[in-house]
Amino acid sequence: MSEVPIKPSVEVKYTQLLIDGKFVDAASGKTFQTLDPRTGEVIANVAEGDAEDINRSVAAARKAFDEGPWPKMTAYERQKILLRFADLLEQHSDEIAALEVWDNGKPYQQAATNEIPTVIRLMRYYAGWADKIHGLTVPADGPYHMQTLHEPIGVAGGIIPWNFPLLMFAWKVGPALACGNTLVLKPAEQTPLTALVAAKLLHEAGLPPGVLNVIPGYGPTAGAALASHMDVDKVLAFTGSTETGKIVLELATKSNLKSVSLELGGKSPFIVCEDADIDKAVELAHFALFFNQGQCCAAGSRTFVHESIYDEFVEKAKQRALKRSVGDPFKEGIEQGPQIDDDQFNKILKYIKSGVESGATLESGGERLGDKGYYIKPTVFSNVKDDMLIAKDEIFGPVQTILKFKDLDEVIRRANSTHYGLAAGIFSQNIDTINTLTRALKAGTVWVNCYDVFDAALPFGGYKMSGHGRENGFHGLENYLQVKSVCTPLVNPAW
Ligand code: TXE
Repeated sequence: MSEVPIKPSVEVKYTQLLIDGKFVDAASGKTFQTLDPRTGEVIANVAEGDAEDINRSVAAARKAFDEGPWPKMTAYERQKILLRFADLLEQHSDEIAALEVWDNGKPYQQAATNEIPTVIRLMRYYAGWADKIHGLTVPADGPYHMQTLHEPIGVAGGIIPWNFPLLMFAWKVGPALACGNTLVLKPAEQTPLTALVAAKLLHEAGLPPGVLNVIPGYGPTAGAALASHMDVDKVLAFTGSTETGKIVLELATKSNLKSVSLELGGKSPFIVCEDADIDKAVELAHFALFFNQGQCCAAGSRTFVHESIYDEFVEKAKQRALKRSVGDPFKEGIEQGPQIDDDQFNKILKYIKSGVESGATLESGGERLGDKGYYIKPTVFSNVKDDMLIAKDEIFGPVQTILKFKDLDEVIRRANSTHYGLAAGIFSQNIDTINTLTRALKAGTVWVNCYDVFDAALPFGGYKMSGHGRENGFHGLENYLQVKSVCTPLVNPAW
């Protein structure tokens, strides 16, 4: 962009690793740069954790679990700390939103009015669970008292991506801490800043040292060390690409068979049926794809439109994309900021080129915007065929691909014909159509006449190669709990 970037109203305060309640340098002394996606310029140099730092932080988390007060505290005390943390997040939400935008490039409005409030809500939701986790008294066949105890697993690991940095922090930290676990978290190398601030606030809220450790660093070094650590107990929660998810699962299996929850990529269908109100469908399909610069695992990245309304839909989708306001994410009214980094920017431009080469019709966009930073013009392709790369791969950018379908059986078959299964969207007024599609689509979430509606209480996760397990809701707790069965004779023979 040719305009001078707006100066963020926040300072970077924390750039070190957080281990055992203290900010420290990496054992190697190394640092890496975190960049402003608006310009590619350096925001800060951040301590670069690697295997040695993962060892130090897992040891701190181990000690805090085995000897420290955390799992031994009453659930009510843990709950109060998590609630105080949510209050502190609320008090600091403007500066946290600004930091998130600076490091990530998402529109300020989106961070301030949607994401940070969602993080706060999520922390309160899981704080609410802390004192409601309990087992059962089980009716026994014989003269026994049988019960189950739900216990924290121990030291958990978390590896998170850059597209929703603080939200992904909350998805791991909220349920893990509510259940009484301790945690080592590795933020994405592109966006380490808000996790450090949030972790600092958690300590101000009363979190004992060692319970949450944050190690910024790269995937193949710090991330791999965490996934393969022998003293990370049985759970590693990973959000990222399907390719890296496979590596993480393998590392976990080859080390101590720790269980892994995976939230991976997607190529989610958004199906616009023939009875749809076209203007509303265009708007929702636009949002489903372009939200967060198209950098959403759940993005509605295959827009299937019934043939009877296809041409009108394409024309209106193009006009909507041309109207999308792209620019400095700190500027009011901006809908789309820059992509996260050079790698993602180039990957998206490559996919656009492949779309053109494979014969899809480029309706709008198709190139970078300006000559600085990672801005891409909102791009719409029509006449997209299922076997084109742009219809098969996760582009993770502002590129809408619009496909034509004739009938429901056909669109069900084509929508499901992918290795992914994270989400799906349906736009229709016909209840029979809606019922048929919601049951037939192989996806962890189906949004009907809405999209990207998340709730702290609603589980989220993937079918097929989009993941293992669920996050959010009470299913999110299951990742972080062991169930112990206890059996005692009613008349004790030892008496
Ligand atoms: O992802 P990675 P990248 C998809 C999206 C995107 C592509 C690549 O299609 O274009 O992935 O993005 C850590 N051992 N998604 O390269 O590699 C890494 O440091 C352990 C979808 O950013 O999956 C970061 O913390 N950890 C996704 C995290 O994994 C490793 C969100 C994610 O990085 C590692 C992001 C290793 N060997 C990208 N290598 C979603 N589901 O929302 C990397 N990491």
